[in-house]
Amino acid sequence: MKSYSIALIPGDGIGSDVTAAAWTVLETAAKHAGFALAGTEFPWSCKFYKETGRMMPEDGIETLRGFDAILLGAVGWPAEVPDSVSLHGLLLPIRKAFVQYANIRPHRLLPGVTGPLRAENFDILCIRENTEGEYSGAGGRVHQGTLDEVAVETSIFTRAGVERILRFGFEQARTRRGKLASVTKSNAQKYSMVFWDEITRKLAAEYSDVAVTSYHVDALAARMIMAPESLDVVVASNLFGDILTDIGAAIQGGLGYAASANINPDRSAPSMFEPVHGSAPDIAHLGIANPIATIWSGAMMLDHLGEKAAADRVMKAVEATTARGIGTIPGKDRTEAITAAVVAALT
Ligand code: GGG
Repeated sequence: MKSYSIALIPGDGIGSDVTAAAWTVLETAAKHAGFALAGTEFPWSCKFYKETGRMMPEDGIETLRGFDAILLGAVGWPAEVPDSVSLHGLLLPIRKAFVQYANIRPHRLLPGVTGPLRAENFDILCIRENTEGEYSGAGGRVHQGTLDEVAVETSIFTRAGVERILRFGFEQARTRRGKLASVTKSNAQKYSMVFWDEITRKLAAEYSDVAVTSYHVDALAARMIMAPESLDVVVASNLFGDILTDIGAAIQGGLGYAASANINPDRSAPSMFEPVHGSAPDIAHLGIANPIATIWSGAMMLDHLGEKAAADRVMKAVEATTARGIGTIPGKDRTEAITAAVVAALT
């Protein structure tokens, strides 16, 4: 029987609640489809940091490299570890080391889920550049703690990095409704974002079958709320993509439904799948976290592994569950009940 090795990193807070739920669903789906998932769990988290001084061991990246994929829950426990430490110690190094340059985030309403907008028929695929830009980590502080203190943080945009993410967006648009929104703020940021716009125009000539529009990020943010049906594929830099996809999560009913995939398109290293949401310390281990975003991310993982039929089946089961009103009202259904309903819908 075909078997895929999956590294499981539940992380912090509700990360372990939702990862366990998603894993139950994914294992069931695999069984039905006739393949196996072999999970290996890693305790890398803020708790691990408190115990060892690191978010993951020194050889963590090399340990993960041998897996077919990574399923991650959530990272962050700000009461004990600054978010800047936990993010730069686990999530960002994995995205960068494994060249997971495309962070894909689908935004649409699941049946039975009510969003805050009148619009119901939107289907947006946000693609966030995931390895450079504003998250490059290039910078420093001098004269710390004095009145002369200076903090510098440089965004890095490379031709290779911008071209590959835009190309990925164009390719995705080709498989969907043929529309691409390229997002910058090139009136204000006259070097990096003008550069991004130029590369968009250059590629547009190559992809003449895709209708491309360049937007400023503020206008695109408004459009996601005022006219989300007008959008198909959206490509944005690391930080802009992060912010826009929280709007995407909001219009699809909340972070409990926002899935994501950190993809290495060349398959030279494992890709990583995670819900968009964080660790939600206020509801950690109360059994009320919505696992749907993680289950959906897991379906994206199955699809990436080449198990499209199983991925589709998981999504159909999720949709059948929400269509019955299960998992559609925050706090109403327990994590276990939502998971059981999805598992039941799989059979
Ligand atoms: N589910 C992963 C997680 O914990 N995300 C929270 C977060 O703050 N991520 C940072 C980012 O994606 O920019």
